[in-house]
Amino acid sequence: MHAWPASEVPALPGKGRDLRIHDTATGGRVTLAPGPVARIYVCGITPYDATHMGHAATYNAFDLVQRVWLDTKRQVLYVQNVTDVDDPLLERAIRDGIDWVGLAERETALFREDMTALRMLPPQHYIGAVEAIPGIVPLVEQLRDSGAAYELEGDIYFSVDADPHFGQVSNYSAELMRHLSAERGGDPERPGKKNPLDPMLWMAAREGEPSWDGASLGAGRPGWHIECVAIALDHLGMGFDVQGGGSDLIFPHHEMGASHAQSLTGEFPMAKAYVHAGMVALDGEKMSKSRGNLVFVSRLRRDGVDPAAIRLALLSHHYRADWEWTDQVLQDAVERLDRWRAAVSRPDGPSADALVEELREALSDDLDAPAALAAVDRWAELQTAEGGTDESAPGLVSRAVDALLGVAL
Ligand code: 5CA
Ligand code: ZN
Repeated sequence: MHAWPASEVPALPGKGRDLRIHDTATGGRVTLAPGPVARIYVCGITPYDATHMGHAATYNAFDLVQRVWLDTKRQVLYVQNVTDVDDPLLERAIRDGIDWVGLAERETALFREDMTALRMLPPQHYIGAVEAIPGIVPLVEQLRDSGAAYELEGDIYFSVDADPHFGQVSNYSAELMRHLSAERGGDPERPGKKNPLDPMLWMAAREGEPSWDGASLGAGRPGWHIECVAIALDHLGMGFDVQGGGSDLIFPHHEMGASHAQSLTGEFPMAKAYVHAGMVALDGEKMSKSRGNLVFVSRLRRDGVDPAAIRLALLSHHYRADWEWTDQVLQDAVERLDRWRAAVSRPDGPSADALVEELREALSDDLDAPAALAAVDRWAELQTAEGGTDESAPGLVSRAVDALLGVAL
């Protein structure tokens, strides 16, 4: 699949700092020291509805990861998937009486537009589940042939007990795992499974549903977790720097993905850091396509909201926090954007050299975007109150805010 166009990232004077980030698997901070090319996999959308503020907040977090790395003069190899065949997508297409392929294409196109408007850096490899199927089939065959997977009425299940590290990404209790498995696409109640938590790797063709040639697996379609593992291993290999997503992907998705990869390669963990963004809520409930309590990026854009203000609204919360989207959050961001734009539109101002270092320090410290915004606020206040004589300062602030926060002033 094609991704979306990249907005340019201005180079800043000096050099950024290595990223220290919270890793779900170890429960602590890790300092990432990638080689010249940092590698990141971020789970993409299931394209059955438009991009909402929760998605945007999560993609914003991983955009910041890349901006910190780029500022250290590294290159970034970024991979993202599109879950363009899965139960919720097929169910929505049936509900609306439309073709599932058309639905996925339409919503993926809208996602690209939203990401472009928000100045999110595009992945180098943007891969759909459907196009990944030829790479998924041999992995499932390998898991089955090595005894890490088994057949149940034509479907192939992964055996979580085959992985000695199972549980070490989420560190959740067995009880919580079972509860979340039922809630998030698993089938713990199905009779005949070796372990109720075992996830499907390959689902045999069902009447009226799309299916693909699965070689020795028979016709069918891939499970969700193996999709991301196949794409990540194909384009990044084992031991990449960050696997990212919202906190609702910790279990089962990222736990199972790490287990699949462990059973395939003998290595653990697949990613050096498992990084998860908090959940954005609306009216007290997690914003979700299935609940329908949504604020869409595209809707705000159509209403004339500046995408830079949307981005500032996202940045005003720490990525790990759960937070609530309100009109006030957006209003505050619109006002902040106005203040910043007024401040950088003057021909000179107070020196911004220290501000650049403050931004670097804040973002390299577990992506502390609210601290970064506060630092820019202070410079803008000083500019308004006292001004300054540094003619390079307004331009440097604009470039730093663009490069490190993705906001065009
Ligand atoms: N296609 C899978 C990942 S392989 C999937 O979870 N798709 S999704 O469309 O449901 O979600 C896309 C990303 O947005 C995921 O990282 C998910 O964790 C995140 N996300 C979904 N809802 C919210 C929310 N309310 N707040 C924050 N992030 C969210
Ligand atoms: Zn994924």
